[in-house]
Amino acid sequence: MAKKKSESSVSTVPSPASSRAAGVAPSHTDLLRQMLLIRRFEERCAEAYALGKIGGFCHLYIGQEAVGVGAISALRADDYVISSYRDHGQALARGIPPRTIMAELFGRVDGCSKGKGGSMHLFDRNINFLGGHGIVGGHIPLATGVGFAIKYRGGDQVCLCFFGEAAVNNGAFHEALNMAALWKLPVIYLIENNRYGMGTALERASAINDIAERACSYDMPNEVVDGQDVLAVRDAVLRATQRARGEHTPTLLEVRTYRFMGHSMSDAASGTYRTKEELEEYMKRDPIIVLRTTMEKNGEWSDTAMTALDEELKAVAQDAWDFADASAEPAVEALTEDVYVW
Ligand SMILES: Cc1ncc(C[n+]2csc(CCOP(=O)(O)OP(=O)(O)O)c2C)c(N)n1
Ligand SMILES: [Mg+2]
Repeated sequence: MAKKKSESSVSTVPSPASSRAAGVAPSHTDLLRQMLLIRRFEERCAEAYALGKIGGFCHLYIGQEAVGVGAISALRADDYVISSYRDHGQALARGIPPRTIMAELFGRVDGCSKGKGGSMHLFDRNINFLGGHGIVGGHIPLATGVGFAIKYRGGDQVCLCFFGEAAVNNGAFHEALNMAALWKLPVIYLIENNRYGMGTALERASAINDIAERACSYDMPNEVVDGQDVLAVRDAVLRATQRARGEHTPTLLEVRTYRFMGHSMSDAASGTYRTKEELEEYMKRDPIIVLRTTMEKNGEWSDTAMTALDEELKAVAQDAWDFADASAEPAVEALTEDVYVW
């Protein structure tokens, strides 16, 4: 128990950012659509990787969709999002078009990082999506810096920072959270606790298992959240945004989730570090099934409509693939463009 609980494209996919700008709360169908888009998009990523169309590292988000979708749905269009290497789902939820993401994964010029960043470096500064970072925990101080910039300029935006549970054992995590609490910066630090850092279980790497308790060192509001329930994630992040905008108070959220795939494409199966039974048990709480159950109770579910939605999103993923495949590779001269020289 944590000490201090919170006070308390085919452009058939509508941009989440545009509906937020209009102040419209997403419907359950909107949230389902975004989670299903991520699922169908990433299934094609796995296929493209196996065919050699995607090179380098590739970490899938399948199983964790409710975290990115629920959290980002609580933000305004002018807020900031920053993430780790497991960033496809969050980039889609924030509104980077599927075509642009797939082209980046294929290493093509139409990608959001001009084909030179790849899977771990999705960026779009027009919608304040600040990456995509490959170094575990390396972006947590950057989020604190964004929070400082917001406060310094007198803004009321927030910075939402996603990272895995293994990153809390990194020194940068402690320095960044201490400074954010001391200076009262509007940052939401969101731990995606999927129980494993590569093949190492949380219990083998952390001295405490309820990692939200780490916030107590900084007297920071914190919450443990069911990461398979998109509505619970959205509500927790909404509460955190209120604290951040009003009092410039940071929050640490421990969002408990599970990845259904391997750590990356080099460990695509369930792995030797967890049992098949464990995986099957967690898969019973697939975030898409959890939301479907709520929608069925509310009379919002129709098999026909959902089959049509699924077909539509499979077509969006196929369109993204075709677009990426047709896009050119960067020219050799592009190697030295957009590179900082010290
Ligand atoms: C500083 C640093 N150390 C080690 C690695 C290698 N590495 C890549 S992912 C990873 C596991 C991180 O696990 P977690 O933070 O729980 O995130 P998840 O992959 O589960 O989303 C490690 C150790 C790295 N990228 N950066
Ligand atoms: Mg993890």
